Amino acid sequence: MEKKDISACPLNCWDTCGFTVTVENDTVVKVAGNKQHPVTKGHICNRGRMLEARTNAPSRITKPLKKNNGDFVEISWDQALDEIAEKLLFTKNRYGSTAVLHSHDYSNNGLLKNLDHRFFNCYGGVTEVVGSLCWGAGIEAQIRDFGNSAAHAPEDIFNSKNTVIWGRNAASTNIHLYANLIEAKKRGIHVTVIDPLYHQTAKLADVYIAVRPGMDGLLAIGVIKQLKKMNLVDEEFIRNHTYGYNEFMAYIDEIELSEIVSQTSVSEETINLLASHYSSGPTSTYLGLGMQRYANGGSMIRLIDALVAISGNVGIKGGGANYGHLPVGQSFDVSNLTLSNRRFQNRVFTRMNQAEKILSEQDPPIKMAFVTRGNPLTQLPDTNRVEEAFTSIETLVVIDQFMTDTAELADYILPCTTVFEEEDIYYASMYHSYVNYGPRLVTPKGEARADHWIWTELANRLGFGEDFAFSDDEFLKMGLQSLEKQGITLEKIKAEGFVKLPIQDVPWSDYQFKTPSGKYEFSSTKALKDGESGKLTFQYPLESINSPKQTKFPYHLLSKHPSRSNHSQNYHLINDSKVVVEVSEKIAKEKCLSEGEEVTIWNDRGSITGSAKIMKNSHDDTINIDEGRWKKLGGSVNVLTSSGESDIGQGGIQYDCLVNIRKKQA
Ligand SMILES: Nc1nc2c(c(=O)[nH]1)N[C@H]1C(S)=C(S)[C@@H](COP(=O)(O)OP(=O)(O)OC[C@H]3O[C@@H](n4cnc5c(=O)[nH]c(N)nc54)[C@H](O)[C@@H]3O)O[C@H]1N2
Ligand SMILES: Nc1nc2c(c(=O)[nH]1)N[C@H]1C(S)=C(S)[C@@H](COP(=O)(O)OP(=O)(O)OC[C@H]3O[C@@H](n4cnc5c(=O)[nH]c(N)nc54)[C@H](O)[C@@H]3O)O[C@H]1N2
Ligand code: SF4
Ligand SMILES: [Mo]
Repeated sequence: MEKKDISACPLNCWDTCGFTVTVENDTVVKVAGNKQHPVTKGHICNRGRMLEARTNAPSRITKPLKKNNGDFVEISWDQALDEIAEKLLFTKNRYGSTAVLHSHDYSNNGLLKNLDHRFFNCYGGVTEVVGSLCWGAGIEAQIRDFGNSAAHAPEDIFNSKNTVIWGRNAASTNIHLYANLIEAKKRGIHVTVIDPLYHQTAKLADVYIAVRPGMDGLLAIGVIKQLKKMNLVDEEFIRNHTYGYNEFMAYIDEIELSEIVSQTSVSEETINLLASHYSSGPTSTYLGLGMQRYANGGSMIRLIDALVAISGNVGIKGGGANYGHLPVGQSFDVSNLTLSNRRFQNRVFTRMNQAEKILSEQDPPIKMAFVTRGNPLTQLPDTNRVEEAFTSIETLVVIDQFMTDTAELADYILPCTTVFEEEDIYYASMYHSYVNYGPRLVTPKGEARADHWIWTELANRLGFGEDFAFSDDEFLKMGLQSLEKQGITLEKIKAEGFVKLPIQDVPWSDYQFKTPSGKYEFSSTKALKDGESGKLTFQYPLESINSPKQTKFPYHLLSKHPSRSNHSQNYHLINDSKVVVEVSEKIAKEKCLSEGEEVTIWNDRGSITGSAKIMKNSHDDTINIDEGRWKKLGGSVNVLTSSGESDIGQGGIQYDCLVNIRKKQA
């Protein structure tokens, strides 16, 4: 018997779609969009639809596995959990609990997924990873400027006269923004795209600007200079609601426009055009995340924020510097789930430097590691070093659904359920303000178990089972404590399937900024309190046209998100094992490369081989290899990327990367 139910996409994505899922004989047969969902409106992407394949795939791991003399053998849950619990006890007694590393990312947006932290805190506190591979620099930038990172409601774009898509590949990563852009164009809203890559989103633009990677901050300064020259700054907003403006303007006065033109590869005429769009608003700006994965990533976002503010586009309908949407996550009481007060000790590695730390830290050394909700062997920068580090760990436990690069290295693999086999509520602090419900729709495949079942079982064996003696509903209610007081109860979310959180549709419309001064801050007093200058200046990326590396490695390597996969989660299911190296027309000419030809890209961290694809209109010195590919499917672009950290916010700098390219040697 066929049955249709609502569900939700759990993937780490801007859109957080509502689903309608068809189930037949206890099997998911189809995933479609829920037409009732006010933002996602029945329209979903292939990554969402492929959650059916992820659930039913024959290659899924459905039994606990243990490595024996290099090969995996199936074992029972009891054996796996008993042995892992014993090793946890032994490690804690012998070396202290911080000899255990919990390495995780955010591949599933479920509220209950936070219970891994509860487990490690109740165990006594382990070595945790902090910082972000994803958006860290930009988030800290917006916290410094506004006091928080908050986006306008998706439909507010239709109040804009102009919109600027600044480094966000919406056609592929944020499909409902892309759908809105198509509609916006029909309504006569002017669309500008600023991106080194001429991708599908760029093709939609009225004006496309191929900026040099890592130079957007300078471009923003150029536009601000022209606004000032033409007397088009919003004097009233600046006078009443900002802090540090004069100092910032004195700083940018020193920078010559000719210098900006040569460094950004953007003409004076185009800079003036941007100035005219920003001053004839409302103009909305949608910032992407790729753009801040640079050593100067924080200053990039801060300077674009400054442009939005100076041109009078903050706090108004149809305006905004839309980046993250933290008020969503801030609505939940996640700390009720994680119990950080139970932690006796802890140590932190940043996500980027965890490989180095695993290899070097001796007090105590990392003896045991758990990987949850992540695939560090593919997704972390400088993958060769990451492989060395994770190989060196005595006991590696990986909780996953598939035999990823990371799982291959594990001593134990614990198979977890997919979204349709477990109950949770899902939200993302990225684009819209809805929380969605996903019920358990089918019986888990084989012996797969929900992550928090695994934590509960381990907790029982380690003597703190009472901290996990709660039902799913009880845990969910802990996370919803504050929202329940405002009438957004678990019952309501379950009954309605999706509920809008009480979050402003136009942030900062009251001009009550959450910064220490209560104003929009060009000069950050939060940073000053933290012992930094907080001044807003342009910084260069680490690896760019001015860096010494440039002579050996003259090209910028970007590694944008793949359109057909959510990071590393789909390549193996779409049988894609061909590395595609997108090169600009200029590079193809310089190196005499033809379409489809085998090429090798290399730098001092590693090399990768793939087939060349020539990109029209993109920035002249730019190469792109999409991220997320497993080693056995051609290799991760991260063998080339740097494990450095952004200027602020402990962010990754994967796009701050110079390489060279040659024809593959026969
Ligand atoms: N299909 C798909 N969608 C996804 C994901 C996925 O893996 N696949 N992942 C999700 C996640 S976790 C995230 S964080 C988001 C990210 O969403 P996006 O921010 O849209 O995606 P990215 O690929 O990180 O980078 C976006 C763009 O930044 C551009 N860029 C790089 N450097 C610069 C620069 O210096 N200046 C400018 N102006 N642009 C630059 C790249 O060319 C790219 O087009 O996407 C989410 N959606
Ligand atoms: N070069 C380069 N590197 C990048 C980026 C880039 O743009 N360029 N983008 C970065 C960004 S924005 C991000 S967000 C990260 C993402 O990095 P990750 O989050 O590590 O990447 P994913 O491939 O999404 O997934 C991780 C694993 O989680 C597993 N998984 C899925 N659901 C569950 C679950 O419910 N429980 C458990 N235990 N496991 C589950 C999946 O099977 C998958 O193997 O990558 C970063 N790395
Ligand atoms: S991956 Fe993103 S766009 Fe695709 S279905 Fe999921 S939430 Fe929607
Ligand atoms: Mo991300």
